[in-house]
Amino acid sequence: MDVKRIPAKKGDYNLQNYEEMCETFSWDDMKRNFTWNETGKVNMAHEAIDRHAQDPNKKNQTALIYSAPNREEKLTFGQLSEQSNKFANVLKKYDVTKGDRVFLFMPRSPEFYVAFFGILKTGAIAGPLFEAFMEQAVRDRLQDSEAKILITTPELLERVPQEDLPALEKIILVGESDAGSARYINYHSEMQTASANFAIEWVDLEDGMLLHYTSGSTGKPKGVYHVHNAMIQHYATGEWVLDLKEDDVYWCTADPGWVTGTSYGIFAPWLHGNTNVVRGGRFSPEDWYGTLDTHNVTVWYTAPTALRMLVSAGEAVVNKFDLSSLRHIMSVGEPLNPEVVTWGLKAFDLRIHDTWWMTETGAQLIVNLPSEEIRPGSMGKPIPGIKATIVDNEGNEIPPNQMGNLAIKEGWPAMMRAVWNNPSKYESYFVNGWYVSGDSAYKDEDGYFWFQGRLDDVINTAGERVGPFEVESKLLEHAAVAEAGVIGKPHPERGEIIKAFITLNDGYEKSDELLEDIRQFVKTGLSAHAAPREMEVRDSIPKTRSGKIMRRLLKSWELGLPTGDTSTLEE
Ligand code: 6R9
Repeated sequence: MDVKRIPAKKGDYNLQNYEEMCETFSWDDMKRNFTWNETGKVNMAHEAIDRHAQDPNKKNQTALIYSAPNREEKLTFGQLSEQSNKFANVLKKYDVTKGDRVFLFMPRSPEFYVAFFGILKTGAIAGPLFEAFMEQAVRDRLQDSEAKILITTPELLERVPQEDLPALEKIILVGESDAGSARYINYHSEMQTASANFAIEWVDLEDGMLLHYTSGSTGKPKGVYHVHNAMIQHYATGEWVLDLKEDDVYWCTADPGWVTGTSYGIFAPWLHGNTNVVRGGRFSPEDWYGTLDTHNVTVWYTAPTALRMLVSAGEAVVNKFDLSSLRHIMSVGEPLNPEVVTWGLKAFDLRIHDTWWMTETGAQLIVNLPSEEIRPGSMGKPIPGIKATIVDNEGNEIPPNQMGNLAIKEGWPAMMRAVWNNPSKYESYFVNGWYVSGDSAYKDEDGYFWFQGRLDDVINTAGERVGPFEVESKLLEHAAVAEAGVIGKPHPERGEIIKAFITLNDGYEKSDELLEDIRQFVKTGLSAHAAPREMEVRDSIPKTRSGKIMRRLLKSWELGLPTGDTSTLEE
């Protein structure tokens, strides 16, 4: 096979001796970077924020550059430490203790980051929710986690089905509101009177830190549970993969409602004491190039859909900006097309480094390192300390160049430790000592991994993971819909779009208005990114004899592919 190769530029990278490190590195070596290595007691908020605030040379360094169309604000490590202390005191006042779940449902803002670290300082488990979630998505997550406190804004409050959430004791509102309820607390007035001193809750490495809900092909979203120990890998990958140096200005474009926005939008850069840019508002090419230019971003972590949109915006736009400070670019979340890598060489004079990992893995596992050759289209090679392979259905390793299930030897530092309330789901990820990802891939003779697709029905639209079951369930709640089957349909810019096949109940006639009404119903009930972009009314939806929707068959029909084994089809 003819594979293009882009050699590494010579440079002073943090990780130079990849091959040697793969032989010699052990995760225990990385622990020596942390002071808790002696005590065993730890808190991510201390390592990421307070430690720098206590260092006279770093205290006044800008930790957060927040920039949005209507607001610009900077916080130093000292300020972030003090304000998160205050917020921890607010939570303590309302009886938050170690292990409680405290959720955040709000747009990116300085208050989000203050509250996030305040939560961790109390030893509670933080649960960030994507701001675009609508009522059903919010309900599922807050019910399953039995969140005790929710931090949200008055604007988002109407999407919180309070009557269905008996465990929810208080709602902290960020922003002015005249809504009255014994449950409501005002963020700003509480912060004004709260003490700036807080005795941080020291926890064990294996104590809970974070719950990220994510989608599978069946059932409701699952709460992926992460512990403080993950910091070892966030730190390591911040050093090797993000290649962070003292003076770097770093920007990760992901929202903290998704795992990239916490592991790499919060933990990795701040564990390294870097200045971290957060951009609010919506994507536009001018806005994003402008952010890189204005803040002199040096290290940038983004996603293929955004990059593809920048490609289509054309050269005239990129040429308007001075991007000369940029020295390192990475991508994650979906397959990175080789053409985009080629475009990156031209537009930025830089390689774009693809990285692979998942909500469940907590941190990067397979990556392109700045010091290693890139083979466009490949996700790269495992980081030191990680053993990755391709397995068959029984969990046996298979030879190079054969497609199978991408698997990781279990036991890396940032690995999820549980699926909330769902031990059997957690167990199901592990076969024969391997964590089995559900991504199909192959490994070439030189150890580069090549992504091929999902082995289940999980949809990846613009880098966001959507479970077809959730969308189908929402569709079925619409009065007109009798049956629904939902698939991901390949799309040049967004990777996949959501296509729904439905049958109508008696008394309903197919019309553009009806279909638009159904689409809006999903959009306003679940979330915009989960709303089907295409819909097709059919006479029936193919099902197995046991009543399972055959999404694979719908997909084959849609793409004009052979339908394969249909022996379980109902009729
Ligand atoms: C971090 C994150 C995980 C799924 C994963 C895979 C897809 C992620 C990828 C990639 C091709 C890459 N994915 N990185 N596919 N190339 N470099 O995205 O987590 O939201 O849980 O999604 O995304 O299918 O299994 P998450």
